[in-house]
Parts: sequence; structure tokens; C-alpha cells
Amino acid sequence: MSHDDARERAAHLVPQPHSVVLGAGVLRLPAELPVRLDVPAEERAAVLRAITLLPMTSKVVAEPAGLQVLLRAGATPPEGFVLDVTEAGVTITAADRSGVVYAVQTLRQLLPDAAYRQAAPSDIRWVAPVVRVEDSPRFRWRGMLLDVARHFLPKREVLRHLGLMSAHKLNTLHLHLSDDQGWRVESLRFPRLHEVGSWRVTSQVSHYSDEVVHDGTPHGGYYTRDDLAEIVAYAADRAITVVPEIGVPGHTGALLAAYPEFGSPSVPDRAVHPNWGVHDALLAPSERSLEFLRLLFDELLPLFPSPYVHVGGDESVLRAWDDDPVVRAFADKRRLSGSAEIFAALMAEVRQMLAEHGKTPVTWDDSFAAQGTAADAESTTTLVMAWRGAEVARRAAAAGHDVVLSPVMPTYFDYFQEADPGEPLAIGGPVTLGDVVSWEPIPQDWSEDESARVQGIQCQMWTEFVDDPRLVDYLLYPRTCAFAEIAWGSRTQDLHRRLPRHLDRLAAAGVEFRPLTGPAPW
Ligand code: TNX
Repeated sequence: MSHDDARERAAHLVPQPHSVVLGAGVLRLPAELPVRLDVPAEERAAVLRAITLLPMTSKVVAEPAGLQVLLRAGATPPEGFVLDVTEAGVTITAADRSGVVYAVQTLRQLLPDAAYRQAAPSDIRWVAPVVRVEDSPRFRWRGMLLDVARHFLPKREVLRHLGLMSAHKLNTLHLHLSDDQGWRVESLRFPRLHEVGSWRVTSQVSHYSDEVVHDGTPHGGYYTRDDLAEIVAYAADRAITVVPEIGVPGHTGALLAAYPEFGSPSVPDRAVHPNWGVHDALLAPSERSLEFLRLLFDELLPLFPSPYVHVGGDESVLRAWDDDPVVRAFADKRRLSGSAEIFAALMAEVRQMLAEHGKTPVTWDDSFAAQGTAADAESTTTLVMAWRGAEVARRAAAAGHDVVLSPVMPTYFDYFQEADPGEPLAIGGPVTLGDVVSWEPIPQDWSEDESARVQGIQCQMWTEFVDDPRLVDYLLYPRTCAFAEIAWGSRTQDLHRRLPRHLDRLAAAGVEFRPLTGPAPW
């Protein structure tokens, strides 16, 4: 019975590995797993923390053991692994720490679903099938955006999503920390950012009309510096990089509610915006606001070891600059004419600030497109995140930018999952599970050079309409399972066969995914 179950689990892995060779028999793992490490000294602690992702406890031993980990440069492709389960024990071979994490996550899927619970019944038998799995990812950026600005997500939820991302072999969390509707990072230097910028009156905009209903209940929250350090460390243990987004010059309503002096005076609204949509709030480039940004980045960037920092650049309504004397002075000094040149100059200044911290900037594709001919060659150091489709992505790639593909269709998971009146209110769509499953991110007519610019793909969890953490689960899963297969580059197209069994794992983990049978009532 348990033999069949164990073998069946090897046929229901998500994402589907490149090679799964099933042998005969099973391995029963003890409640306390003897572990032998053949890893460089400086990696030992991290590898041991990766092993704690397994449900049983472990003890390090010197001799051939239940689990052997071999970490050696070049042993596999980057982030890849070989997981060899025999009747005698498990051997993990990897070239880097991420590979070890993914081997451990794969082994966890080979165990009973209770491996996904916080605690398992004490009489459980941890049985894995005899199998050899060889695997490595297609894309190096396998991202998920969490918009914690529109609706704050408590730290515990962010940590939980990091755990789920890692289980699906996603490796980049794009934390959308600032927007018109909220600022979510503590600042010691500019405390009004979190004191003022993190609170607003909640609102809900009906999807079917423009009626705005303010319910008058304040909504807010922010992460302290210690919270962020914890999030970053928790992510690192799961092979995930946290890329922070502090966006300029648009989407700065919360920042400007806290520090109006850095905005253009013609935009009168100085509150943290209670409703959705593209707003006029606009940071005004001036020597003073550049100094503010410099000090802000000096304070915040050291919290994030990520080589990338996202600086927005999207949906910036530039008309507020037209008659702003402060912006005029900034432009005159640099001999700039027109808002496109001013925009490009501001983004170049920001790029320079990031460079001083050794960071590579990321912007939305609007920023690439808006800069037009004003862009200098050096601007191609910016990674372009293309949300408006393949055409703009291709132009960015052809211009020499690295790109991450995050097109609305099918990576905006804030959209309805089906055109079904029973679905909870969402922002648009639908983006169906099938749309995600059948997505090929790079169109066939792209040249080799253009394709090589694609660093990876990203799914988006915007939260304008998502005021309950349960709804985040519902919208992310199961679409994220399909997304993870595309990001990983699984070659099979039979997710529909494997998904029901995989959702049992997520159920054990307490994920409130959308049932395959249709909408759950809310
Ligand atoms: C567009 S993607 C946006 C977000 C919204 C999202 C809603 C991008 C650069 N801008 O600000 O949250 O649509 O689906």
C-alpha cells in the first residue's frame, strides 16, 4: 500500500523535473535522520538549515548516512541538483546552495503530504520511493510580485508565501513596498514615511461601476527594519532573493503625503490615496529631492543583499512638472527640454545612486519606453520588467536591456481566474489556469540575441481588490503551480494530471487555493 503511494508521489511532482527515473522499492527515513555533509565549510550552516525544510529532525554524522549532501562547484548546472533515493539512503548532489534547497524540496514532495504540515502525527512513516531525479531550471529569474502597498500583508503571511514559493522552486520575491496607497518600510531618517505614509482610510471600488465606497476604517501597517531583515534571511534560507521596489517618480502618493515638499505643487492631493487607479502624484526632481532619495537609498538598500533594486518608473503622469519652477531649475541646470528628457535625467540620477551601492536597477517597461531617444547607452544597465506585452519586451531586449517578462496576460494573478459570477471580486481578466499552462514566454520570432536577454518571468499579485490574506492564497493557487512549471521549464504539459494530488500537499500546508471544481464562496 505505502509502496504504491510512494511510487505514485514520484509521478506527481510540481514543477515536473526534467528527469525522473523510478526504481524498485522504497526508502523508509527515520524520525531522526543521520546526515553526512561533503560541503565547503562556509556552506555548512546554510545546508543544515535547508535540511530543516524536511519534516524529520536530523543529526550530523561522519560516516555514510541516511542523507548525504555533496556540494561541489560545477557538479550540476546552476541551481540544479541530482537527488538519488535508494533503499540504502538519499544522496543529494548540487553545485550551489539553491540546488540543495531544490533537492530537499523535491524529496519533501516524495514524502507523505504530512511533510507540508507544521507538525505531523508521531506515528507517520516517512517513506520515499527509490528514484533518481535530475533537474535544473530554464530561467534564472523565477519571480513573484507581492503588492504589500495597496493592502498590507502581515509579516507572517510574507514568510508563509516565501515557503510556498520555495516549494515551487521560485527564487525571486519582488516586494512592492511603496505606492500611492501606502508606504511599507520603517525609515529612521524620514520617519513620516512610515508614520504617515503607511495609513489610510480603506476603500473599495466596485469593478462594475466607478462607485467609490469608503468604509472609514483605517488600513495600514509597515515592516520594521528587523522585520525586513527577518524576511530577507528567511528567504535566503529558501534560495529566494528579495528585490525591493521603491518607485519614482509616479506612484509616490504615500511618500508625498509624508513629505509634500518633494512633489510638484500643482498636484493638490496630499493624502495617502484611498482609492485605486493611476494617480497624478509625482515626485519633482530637484537638488533637494535627489538628496532625499540618496539618503533614503543609503538607509534602505543595505537591508537588501539583492543585486537588483526596483525603482518603478511606471505610469508617471508628467504634466505636473510643466509649470513647476523647482523642476524648471533642475532642467535648466542640465539643459533639458521637455518632460521626457527630465524623466530620463531623473532615472539616470537614480541609477547612479544605485550604482554607488553596487545595485543593478530594475524598472517597469514604461520607463524604458518613456525615455525614448533621451536614453543614453549606459541606461541599458537597467533591467526592464515588461508588463505591457511581448512587443515592448522585445524592443527593450533589442536595445540591449536584460528583461523579465511579466505580461498582464497571463501573469497578473489579481485578475479573475474564470469568467464565473461566483468568483470573488477581482480587477479584470480572466487569466485562467489554462492560459498559464499554455504560455510560452518567448515568441518564436525573436532572434537568439533577443531571447538571450530574457532573464526570466514573474507573476504579479497586485492587491487593490485583495483585502484579505485568504484571497491572496485563492488568487495565487493553483495558477502559481502552473507558472512555476513555465519558469522552471518543465517539458511535460500534463499538469492537469498531477495537480489534484499536488493540491493535497497545499491543503496540508493550509493554503486556501481555488478548488479545481469552481469558485469557493467568500
Ligand atoms: C497596473 S504593472 C499597474 C499596477 C496595478 C495593476 C493592476 C504596473 C506597472 N502598474 O499599479 O496594480 O495594473 O492589475
